[in-house]
Amino acid sequence: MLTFYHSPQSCSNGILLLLHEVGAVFETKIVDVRAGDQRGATYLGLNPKGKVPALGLADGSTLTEFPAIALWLVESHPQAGLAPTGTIERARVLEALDFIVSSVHMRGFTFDKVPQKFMPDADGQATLRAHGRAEVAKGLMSLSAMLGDRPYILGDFSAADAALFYVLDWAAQDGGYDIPANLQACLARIKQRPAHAAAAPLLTR
Ligand SMILES: N[C@@H](CCC(=O)N[C@@H](CS)C(=O)NCC(=O)O)C(=O)O
Repeated sequence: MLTFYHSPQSCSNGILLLLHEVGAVFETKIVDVRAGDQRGATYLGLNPKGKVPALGLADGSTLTEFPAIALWLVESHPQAGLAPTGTIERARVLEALDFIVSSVHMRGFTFDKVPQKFMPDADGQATLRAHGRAEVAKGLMSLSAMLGDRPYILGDFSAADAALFYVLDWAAQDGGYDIPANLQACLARIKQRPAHAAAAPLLTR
């Protein structure tokens, strides 16, 4: 049995969606990052990086980092049909996952949402927030170009769409971003999937 460490409304929403997409058997433990649970001794013992998502594996070890968890989930559940079929297909999934998580999330939303983690003063925080928002806006344009007129970011639904899901959901909830129509349609498509309905109770707090 897998143990999923999750904070509703955080980036771990994408892994929750994927756990349901692949039909994984798992239990969920809530680590409320707004309450600071990720800095508690118990959780740091499991994941010293103090971040969600994390996945406790059957051998007692813990897997961290969104792209690694996402790729492991699809490859360890081949019956779901989401595992990349070849070397270039695997590289494309990683390429999209890394862009969404490392650029759009970490260099965009993180600076927009929690600039106080990086800058002590109000002016510095405002500058960083503006930088983060510009990075998200730029990222949305890149993602829109990647998506084109395909239903999902790489054509068929893939692990990369689990990451696309949470950043698009954050952008939509923010209300201040100009989300291109094809990305809006993609988000709506993801929300129509049975896995989204299964994940719904734990997507929001
Ligand atoms: N590089 C990590 C980023 C994870 C991350 O930033 N998680 C946030 C929630 S969206 C978190 O746990 N924040 C708590 C904190 O930084 O204290 C990954 O890919 O999983």
